[in-house]
Amino acid sequence: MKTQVAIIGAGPSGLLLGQLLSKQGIDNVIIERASGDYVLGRIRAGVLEQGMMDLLREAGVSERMDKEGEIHSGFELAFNNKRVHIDLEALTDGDTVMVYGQTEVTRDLMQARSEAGLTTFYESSNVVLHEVKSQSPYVTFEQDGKMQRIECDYIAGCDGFHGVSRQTIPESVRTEYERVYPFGWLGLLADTPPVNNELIYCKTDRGFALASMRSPTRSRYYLQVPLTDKAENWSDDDFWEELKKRLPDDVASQLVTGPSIEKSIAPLRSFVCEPMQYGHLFLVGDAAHIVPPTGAKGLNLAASDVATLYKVLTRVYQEGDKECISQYSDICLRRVWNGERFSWWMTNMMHDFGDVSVNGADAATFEKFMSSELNFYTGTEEGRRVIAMQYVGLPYEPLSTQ
Ligand code: FAS
Ligand code: PHB
Repeated sequence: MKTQVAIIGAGPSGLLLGQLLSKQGIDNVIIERASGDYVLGRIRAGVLEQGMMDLLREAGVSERMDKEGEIHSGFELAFNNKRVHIDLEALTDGDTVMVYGQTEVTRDLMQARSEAGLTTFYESSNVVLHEVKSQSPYVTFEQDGKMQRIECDYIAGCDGFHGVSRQTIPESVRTEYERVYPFGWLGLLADTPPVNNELIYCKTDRGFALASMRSPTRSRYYLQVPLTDKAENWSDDDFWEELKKRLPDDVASQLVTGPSIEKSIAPLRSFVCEPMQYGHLFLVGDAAHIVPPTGAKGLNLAASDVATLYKVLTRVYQEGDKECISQYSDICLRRVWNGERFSWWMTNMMHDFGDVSVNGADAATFEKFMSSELNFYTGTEEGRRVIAMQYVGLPYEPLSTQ
């Protein structure tokens, strides 16, 4: 089989890239390890930046998002028994975010791909990328017990943190940066009305909590938990009781509880692999970088990678300009590192590091620094603007013209 672009992974990165390339007449095939149902079963991001909303509209898959998604013009930070509203719209001259679950984005993209009759191999195994430094790379994989081979011009590694693409770049070429946090997020999804009409990020001496949502009838909550915790050890009642202790009192009294429809623990890490391109292989999204979800950046950084790669490949095929390939990694990494820093900063400010020393400061001293940081940035309009402009998302960087 031959195609122009082989895409590894049918998560949001791979599906969105495939949809955008197809609209430009660029042939592509997706090879995915899991089943479509398994991909849809993963509950992840919930907040879309303006840039991602625009990209989904450009891809022609935004109808349900525009109908069912909720535009949010602000969110709250709760700490020291006070609630500070971050007025995104006022502080950024009109920018907002969209609350629309990653699961629904993925579902919309899968449906669009299927309707367009584009090829996706699900439940593939032993995926191997070959000759990525040559002009004729190819991918081999097993499908229904038979070996398959796809010849292509380029490979987009959209296969997430545990995928095969990043490992295809020789260790001698890769530089990896990492910070693993000493806690995780226990997430719960329930068909209960959200406790508040905007997201509330809560810092308490019992740990962090986040009140989010998916719709007016479906809520998403998170609790900071030790890395030793297991989701199965948390009953729904335990979760609701702990959440009430971490929400502001006047909010906790409004909490509607109910049976969980999903409960899972996500570890928190900051991670970046440089470079994000090697020969004819491009790393996209979680295959190249991971952020703690405190800044709602993970899915959104994947989207800006997709935007850059789609423009590069469109210029390659439509204008014959291969020079722009060398811009890909640097353009992506400038925005990625902004997202990494913001997510690391929000995680440091909002979480309880217990007795773990951080950056050479003992835990109590670090906590004093972070409490002062939080008071300073929320206590002035300038400080709230710094938070707001990063939360709505910094602008996407265009390709430079030679
Ligand atoms: P993905 O990991 O979504 O997709 C990669 C795909 O590649 C998967 O379908 C996988 O099955 C496939 N794959 C892997 N190896 C393969 C191989 N060898 N061959 C073929 N296919 C292969 N972000 C937020 O903004 N907010 C959140 O609250 C949030 N919560 C998260 C919770 C968890 C548990 C995780 C892991 C991530 C969370 N994220 C969150 C980040 C998340 O949204 C990612 O940014 C987003 O899924 C990135 O999408 P992709 O780059 O497509 O990677
Ligand atoms: C979510 O709703 O899953 C969500 C929202 C904002 C975050 C993280 C997760 O920062």
